[in-house]
Amino acid sequence: MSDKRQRARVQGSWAKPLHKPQQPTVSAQDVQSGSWKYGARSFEFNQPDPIREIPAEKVIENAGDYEISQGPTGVSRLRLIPGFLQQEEADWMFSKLLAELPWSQKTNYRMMGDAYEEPRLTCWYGELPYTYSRSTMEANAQWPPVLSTLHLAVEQKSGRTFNSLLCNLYRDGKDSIGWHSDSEPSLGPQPTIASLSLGDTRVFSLRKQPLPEDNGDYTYVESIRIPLAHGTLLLMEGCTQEDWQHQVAKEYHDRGPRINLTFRTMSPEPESPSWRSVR
Ligand SMILES: O=C(O)CCC(=O)C(=O)O
Repeated sequence: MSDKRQRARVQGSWAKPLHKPQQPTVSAQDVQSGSWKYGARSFEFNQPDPIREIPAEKVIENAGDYEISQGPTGVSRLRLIPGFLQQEEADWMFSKLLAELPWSQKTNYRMMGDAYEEPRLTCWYGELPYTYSRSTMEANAQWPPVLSTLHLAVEQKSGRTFNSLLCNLYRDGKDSIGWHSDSEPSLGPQPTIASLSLGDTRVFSLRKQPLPEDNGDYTYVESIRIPLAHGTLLLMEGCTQEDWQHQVAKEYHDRGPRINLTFRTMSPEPESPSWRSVR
């Protein structure tokens, strides 16, 4: 097509020729250096960020010892013991604990001070009060015989000693606990937490703490899911509380009640108050 035909007719005469863009002159050297000039403007080629894959969630279901990460602070370990309690024994313990423990609803406080009801019922045994989410639970000093029996059995199996116990009751799938780690100063460095589950199965999830350069973005972190069934004991050891977070998320299909007992060792804190991390 001729240049003339390309041009529009303007009031009986031909419009001025279209302005032809100036071709940038880019030498091989410019391309190599990653920058060149085009008229008065200069361009720079920046390497795009590499595409990052979201790691697939791992599932742990079988009995065993699992080293889930090395570093940055040390080794994080899980030990899963399904069938720690036999079915009949677990059934009996579950009914007794459901009926006899002094379950109550805890009121927690967000950073800005607004209150919310924790979506589960709890009670606390030990010698010291326990503070998390800016609210304190007073300790029940007298352990009922059923809890003393389980306490001893868990200590024997784990080879660890525990002086405190947080009891959690998830009444149905809507009860939950959000992402957090059990890393209050009163639990000391690298605490071992022994978690015994009774009742309906719920998914216990873990996610790795992001790298400092990810500024709190959990998009690309490793994650693990562990379905915790009736009578299962889970031990969290080493740097698990420092390098990972855990949660029991809400489930939107039928879930019956579940009791979770988390045995811990608490010591008096030099300074107060201690706020439970993240929650
Ligand atoms: O219910 C569970 O399995 C976990 C409970 C828990 O993470 C907690 O109370 O700190």
